[in-house]
Amino acid sequence: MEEKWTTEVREKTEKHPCYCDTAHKYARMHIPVAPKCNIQCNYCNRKYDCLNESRPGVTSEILKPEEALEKYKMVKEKIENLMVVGIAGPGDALANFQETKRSIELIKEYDPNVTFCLSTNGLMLPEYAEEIYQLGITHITVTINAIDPKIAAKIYSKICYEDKIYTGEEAGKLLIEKQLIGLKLMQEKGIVCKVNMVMIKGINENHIEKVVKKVRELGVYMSNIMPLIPAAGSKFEDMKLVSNGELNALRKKCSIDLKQMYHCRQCRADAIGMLGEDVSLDFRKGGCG
Ligand code: CLF
Ligand code: SF4
Repeated sequence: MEEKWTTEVREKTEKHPCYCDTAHKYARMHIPVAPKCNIQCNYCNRKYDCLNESRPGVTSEILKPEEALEKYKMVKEKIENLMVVGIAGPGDALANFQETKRSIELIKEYDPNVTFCLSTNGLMLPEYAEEIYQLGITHITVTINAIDPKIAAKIYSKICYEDKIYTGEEAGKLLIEKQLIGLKLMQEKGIVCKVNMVMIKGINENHIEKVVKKVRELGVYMSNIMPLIPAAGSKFEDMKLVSNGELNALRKKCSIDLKQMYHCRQCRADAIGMLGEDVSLDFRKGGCG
């Protein structure tokens, strides 16, 4: 990794199962403390709960910060190789900033060595950049599906920003602006960024390469192109899906510009364990979905 990251951040990246493809022996734990969202993606249906990282996933419970700490203590006792605590929904980590912040403060006080990771749509990233840095969050994922407002208008049906609702290209423009400023600020603060992109047939499949080139300019560490998994009841419910061949061909093409993630599991907002070997059911209060 380049010099813009401190030795500590580089070491954390090497032990982060999402950022490093040889770190699969380490576990991550998502704490589902962020129920609200400030935008509406057409592939997401919050009635079913959805995951910030573009899988319309589920969580069996929403935790308060104090409950997240208790769960962390319990999980840490059982999973020795637990390295990362992530907040990935079921809404947006930054649309629930007070809960996100408090959870991190509590867990950090209990275990100062943990790596904190957030996933967000990026709308509030510029506003919270300094606090994110002060909290000691070292890894941020921003989901950016387009950098062209016309394309973004087909993916997001509305955005709520400072008590105003934006739609269409105006919404797309605002979101893209915030996402790109946010990435620049993260870069300046030495926070490692990953950009997730949902590959949507007929909408952004030919545009993603451009997004990758743009975020590379902003110092992003890697990108993660994921296939659309439309939530039942969402606007994109009947959208044609991309094949594995199409997905991997695009990842390969983009790998010329930026490191690509090939091992994403499109996890739930309450996932716990090593990637692909979740043990969260053992820890859930009642388990569902
Ligand atoms: Fe969670 Fe996301 Fe952090 Fe990883 S997941 S907040 S960066 S700790 Fe990882 Fe899961 Fe893929 Fe996300 S496999 S969906 S990329
Ligand atoms: Fe759903 Fe995440 Fe999109 Fe919000 S940002 S609408 S939680 S997929």
